[in-house]
Amino acid sequence: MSVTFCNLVLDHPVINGSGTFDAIAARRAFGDALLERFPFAAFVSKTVTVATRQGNPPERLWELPGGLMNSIGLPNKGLERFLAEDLPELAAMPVPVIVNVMGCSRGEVSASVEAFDGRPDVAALELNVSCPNVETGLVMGADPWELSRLLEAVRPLTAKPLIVKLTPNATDVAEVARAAEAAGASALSLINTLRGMALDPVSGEPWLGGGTGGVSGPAIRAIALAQVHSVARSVELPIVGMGGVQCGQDALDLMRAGADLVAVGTESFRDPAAGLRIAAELDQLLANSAV
Ligand code: RRO
Repeated sequence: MSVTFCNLVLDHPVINGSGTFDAIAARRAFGDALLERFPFAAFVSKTVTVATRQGNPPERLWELPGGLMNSIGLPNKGLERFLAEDLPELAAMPVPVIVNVMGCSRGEVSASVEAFDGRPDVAALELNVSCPNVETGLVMGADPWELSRLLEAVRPLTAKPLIVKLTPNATDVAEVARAAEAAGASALSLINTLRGMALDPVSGEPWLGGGTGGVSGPAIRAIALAQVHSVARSVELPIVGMGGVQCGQDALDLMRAGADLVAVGTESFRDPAAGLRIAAELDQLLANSAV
């Protein structure tokens, strides 16, 4: 099931969604067994910002009948410590490393892209564009103009593949996708989580510390399918499809809608080996459908 994606040769088409699998913690928990049976064909890091961030106050999670809602708020150790402490550990994984970066200004994203450009152990960068630009107030990935300006700033800074992770919280995701393609994106990934809210049943106040949260899991699978289908018909770029994938059939559906790779997110919290299982199920389904 080997696939080539942005010049990366991968063993199979299943990777992880950013922030849904902590490979460093998994290595501590499972030891070398993790390296022998790594669940994904490439590893996408959690989001890195230039400055250290504590993340949102609790509560950070709310379980839904068909998924999960999170308001994590990008806690991370910041660019310098990620480069010094985490990247060497991630580089020891048996698959290519894709680093997910986010910034709230073009300058901040540029600083991260420049810093990772010099690191041969980084195979590609994924730009998380769900953050509002502090200068304009517009969510970079929800506005075609904003996204074009961002890509025009960062594209010249690296020859590495730039995967733009689109937000589903946009008026027309296909229009944003076309803007990303025109401004030099190498690939697109979608969907990120959909904005939602839960109320504390006693106080009636928002349950999540961040007020609203991102809905993921099977509840959003049909939305992911529709958005991947729409984007795939609007651009020529390779696509990483994700949203509620729990089994090989879900992965196959996203590929039939136009995805080249499929990412697993929420399902990995239930089953850390889900990536390998889904890849094997997908392999079986593709073999059957080829007959
Ligand atoms: O950290 C988060 O709360 C978070 C991020 Br950066 C994201 O891109 N998507 C999400 O559901 N949560």
